Amino acid sequence: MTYAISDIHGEYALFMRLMEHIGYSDSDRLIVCGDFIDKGRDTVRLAKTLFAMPEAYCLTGNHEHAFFQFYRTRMHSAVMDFDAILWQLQQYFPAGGEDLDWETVDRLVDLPYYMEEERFIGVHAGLPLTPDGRLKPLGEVTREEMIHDRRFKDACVLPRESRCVLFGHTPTSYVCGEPRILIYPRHGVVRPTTVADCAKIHLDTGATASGVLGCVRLDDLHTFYVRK
Ligand SMILES: [Mn+2]
Repeated sequence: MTYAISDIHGEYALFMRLMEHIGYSDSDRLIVCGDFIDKGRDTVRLAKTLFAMPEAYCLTGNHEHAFFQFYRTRMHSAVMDFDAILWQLQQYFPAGGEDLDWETVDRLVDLPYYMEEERFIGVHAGLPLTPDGRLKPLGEVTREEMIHDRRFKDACVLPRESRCVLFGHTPTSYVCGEPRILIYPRHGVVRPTTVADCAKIHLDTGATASGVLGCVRLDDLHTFYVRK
């Protein structure tokens, strides 16, 4: 089975409960649409856990991108003292959690900005549309558009495309008033049953503020939630 999730934001305990709730196993796949770091206190532990899951595909969100920019300025500093640089990078995250190591840093700064498969595209914030309502070709979309787009969440934005866009970035409560995953069927589909029937799926349940973390199973569009 393939699951999609977004904006876990360091909520390690909540994430582990969700994985237990869905009975996630190493033969399953998890698409993580960015922003798993910052806000919650257990960012590093969560990142290490995700990176150790054999079939978890983590994408860059604006928060991982901000860390990448911080990392780049440190690496371009005049003195290449790697112990001092690692210490500075560790200060980026709140004290009290697990310590950042170089292996985790290397993974964090080298995440893709999108993933695409036959049935879906994963991206953090969204993708711009062409005037005729199709997705702009991925090769022409900037990284900034992929991680910062706030228009894509609007209910009226429904790309005319054969693939579903999985995204997060803005809590769904800003759209529908409550923290639940929003599934948008494509034009002409009344009862969507798999990801292939959908134009887009908005995944961000705003876990840190709402206390609710959810994910969707792309095979049958079943949604799962845990709350603090
Ligand atoms: Mn974001």
